[in-house]
Amino acid sequence: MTSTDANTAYTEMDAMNVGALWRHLGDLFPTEPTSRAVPYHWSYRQLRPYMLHFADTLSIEEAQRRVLMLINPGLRDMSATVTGLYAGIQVILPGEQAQAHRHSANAFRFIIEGSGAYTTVAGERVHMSPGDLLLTPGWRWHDHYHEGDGPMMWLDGLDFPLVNALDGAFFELYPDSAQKADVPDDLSSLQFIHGRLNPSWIGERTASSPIGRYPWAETERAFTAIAEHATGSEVDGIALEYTNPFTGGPVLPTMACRVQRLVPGFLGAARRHTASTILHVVRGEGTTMVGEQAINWAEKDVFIVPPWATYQHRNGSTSHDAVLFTYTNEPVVKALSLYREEIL
Ligand code: 1HN
Repeated sequence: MTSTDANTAYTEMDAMNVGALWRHLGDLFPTEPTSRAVPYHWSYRQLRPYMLHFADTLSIEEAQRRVLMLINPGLRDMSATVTGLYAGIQVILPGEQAQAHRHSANAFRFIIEGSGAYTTVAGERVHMSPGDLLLTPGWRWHDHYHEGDGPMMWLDGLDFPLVNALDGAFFELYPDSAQKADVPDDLSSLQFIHGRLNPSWIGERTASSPIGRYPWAETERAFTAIAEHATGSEVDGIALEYTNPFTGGPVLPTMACRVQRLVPGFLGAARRHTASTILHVVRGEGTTMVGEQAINWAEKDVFIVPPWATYQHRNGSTSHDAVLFTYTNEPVVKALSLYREEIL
């Protein structure tokens, strides 16, 4: 120590990588969460031409995955879409194959347009149609192949911002470009299709759902069956959660996936909670107030709600439903006892 002057002491301590807590208490212990993530909206109509441009000009071999990342302006340094979560839009053309790899991050795909593609996940071919949810739990080999016509596009959801924040990232390329399918196509979805009858011979009760694909036809059937009998939640309308049949809980240990139907004219109650949310518009149009900001969404768009931001959904149509697919890091926040929620 060279001086008794406080500023000199701070400078000297800083060079020693020592800080004075009393100068940072307010930032380190805010009275409530102050997310760097900002409310944000990506218009599919604006993104689509860029996806098609790179589909035309960038080979899948060069890209490995041809994906446009949706990056929150407040989280650019970690390529996150909202705190702990990532969203991207992937495009694959007929005849293309995205090579097999695996990573510790959990992933899923929600299919937006096209048909005739499949992904092979740990030896099972899982076919894709619009509205299907396909799971790729962490560390499962996966490659994508497109045998249909026209471009195929989907939303990729991953938890890699959380995995990276915890220094838990591993990644590996498969020795060949594609896996061989070693079980019947779509086996896992067929085995669990009933939803309440689980195959008793599957001994291992995994934390991630064993189901490769949650088909849109099943989702639509559930909405139709419920339509006249329930009004759902005052906040979210008819909101359904995709579940792990072994636990009844979220499909992935870090991410819960849901789909919600907002009836014509629906105006939800305002709410805030400490989980992060990413939303994708399956159909319809409307407005979600996120804090003071009005997000006007249309079909296939993606938007986010930061942790602890107040939000409220409105279906903009008085004659048509709106359907939103959503995912959240709520399972992580709850597991750590950090979940708080307020309905306003
Ligand atoms: C990934 O493996 C895929 O397998 C998509 O399709 C998006 C974004 C970041 C890291 C890995 C895929 C990804 C990704």
